[in-house]
Parts: sequence; C-alpha cells; structure tokens
Amino acid sequence: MREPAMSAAQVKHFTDEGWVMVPDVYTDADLQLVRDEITDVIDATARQLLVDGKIGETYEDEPFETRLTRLYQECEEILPPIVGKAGGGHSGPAFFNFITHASILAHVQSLVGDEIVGSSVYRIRPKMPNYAKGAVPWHQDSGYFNPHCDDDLVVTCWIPLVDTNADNGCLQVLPRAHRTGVSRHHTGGQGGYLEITEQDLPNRLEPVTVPVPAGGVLFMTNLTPHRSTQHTKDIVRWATDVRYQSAAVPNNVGELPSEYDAERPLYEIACYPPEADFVVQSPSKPDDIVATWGEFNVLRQRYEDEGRPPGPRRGWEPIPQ
Ligand SMILES: O=C(O)CCC(=O)C(=O)O
Repeated sequence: MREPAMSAAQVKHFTDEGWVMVPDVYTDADLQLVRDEITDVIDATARQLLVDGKIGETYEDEPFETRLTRLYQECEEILPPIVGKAGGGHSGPAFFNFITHASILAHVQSLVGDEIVGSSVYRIRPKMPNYAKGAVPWHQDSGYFNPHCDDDLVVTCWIPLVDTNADNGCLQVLPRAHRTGVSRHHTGGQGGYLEITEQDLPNRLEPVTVPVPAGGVLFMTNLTPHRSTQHTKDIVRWATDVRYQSAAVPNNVGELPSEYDAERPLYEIACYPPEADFVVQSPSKPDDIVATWGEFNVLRQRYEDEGRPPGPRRGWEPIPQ
C-alpha cells in the first residue's frame, strides 16, 4: 500500500487556505517524457500543415518553450490535436503514465484517501503570448460541475511542464475563499470561459500569485477561486490540469455514455458527465484500476465517438455588458 506523501503541514495548508504548492512531485525526467510526447504531436501536425501549404516551415529547431508560438503565429490549426475541441485533448501513453504516476497519486492520497478516481476533466494548456484562451478568468472548478458535488472534494492539480512565474502566467488563487460555497459565475467571460466578476468574488484576503517550478504541483480544491492572466513573454507556458476525487464522490466509472440517465438519484450522476472518470488507485477493488494507456484510451475515445452526455446546467447567466 502506498504511503500518503504530503506532510501534515502541507495538508493543513491545503485545508485552511484551499491550496498548497508542493515543489518536487515530479522529476525532470518524468516531465521530459510528456514534453517529448507533446513534441511528437506538434511534429506530426506541423508536417501535415506544411504539406497542406498552411505553414512555411515546421520550426524543428525551436525549443519546446517557443516552437508552438512560432507555429501558432502561422496557423491556429496547430492547437486542436493538443488541446482538444470539446474537452479531452491529447492523451498518449506518456501522458497517461504522468497522471497515474506513483508520486502524484501519493500526494493526492493525502487529501482524498486511498480509493482514488481520476476525474474525467483534465486539460493541457499551452499559454502563448496573446492567445485569447490562454488567460482564464476568476472561477471555481465547481462552477463547471454539477451542483450536487459542491460539498464534495475534487482536487485540481495544476502541473506546469516549464518553470512558471508571474511573468509567464502562473496561477493566482484567492486564499480561504473555498469555505464560502460556490460564487455566482457568468458565461461568456474572458476567452469564452465562465467568470466570477470582481463584484462577486468573495472578498476575504488578497489574491496570492503562486509560482510553480517545473516538477512542482499546485493543489487546489474545487471551491478555490483561481485565475491566470495574459502573458507577453516569447515562450509557451505549458501546463496541465488534472483532477482526482475519492471514489465515494459521484462519478461515471464503468458507465457507457449511452447509459447516462438524468433521472437517476443525484449521487449516481457524475460531477462532470461529458467525459469519462477512471479508477487510478483502489486497494479494495484492484481489478477496477485502469492500468494501461490502451484501456484508458478506449474509455476516453468512447466518449468522443459515441456522443457526450450533457454537461452540467447551473443556470449561469451571460456576463453583464
Ligand atoms: O492553466 C491556466 O492558465 C488555468 C488553469 C485553470 O484555470 C484550471 O486548471 O482550472
């Protein structure tokens, strides 16, 4: 059985403040496997765009930190294979190993216990200078989830693939605001995201800017207001956000998209039905663990191919003009 990896002080910080940054969850070698896999996707897409005459060169000599910026300046079609369209995005074997890595699971275990479900909602976010969807306005992840999960803990792990700081668009969090429930969100915020406007932000403490070094992870609750701002540096602020929850929190593990039924008791309906949740650790039911990328891919692909169940409808109204 795995030992929980966070210190008591780290768990207390998370519980009291709604976030904690742990600097050394991954090694650089762990991250490099993901960077390489993303580079392969960029390579393949760039070559095709070159054949199609949509870009003038593939920028093979540019480093991971800048290549996408160059390509994106020439053609926006470079992005969807990485970030996905309606959720999902890239999920190759290295990425699967990254989100089921023993170290991240041991840290998450400190917060949710040892029966762990990987939440369907994860993203890869390359933030480039002036990329409108790069800056994500103030929100709580629960703003996107079904309201019956508001009192449950879904841990967001924000994991950059490069060193991040205030200059290149790391996150800001609003400390201790995770104790006051879900604030009003509006649709149509910056970048098309949900947004909590300044007037609706719980005004407790000043926002904290949280630089995270490569290898580190910012852990947040689903009620922790957070945002990221634009950056104008000539690099890509590569980051992923991955979520985990206790198996006791509503999820769609083992459910086909066609089996989605909105009339069931709420506790049987996933916090976010459009994508597939998956068991990543289970001492009580080890056979349920999604242990290989092949299984994971089949699961994710099914939601892509067979039609996604409807997303939560929280009744958020458009942002006032
Ligand atoms: O990566 C970012 O800039 C924003 C991430 C975010 O808002 C999230 O993970 O919920």
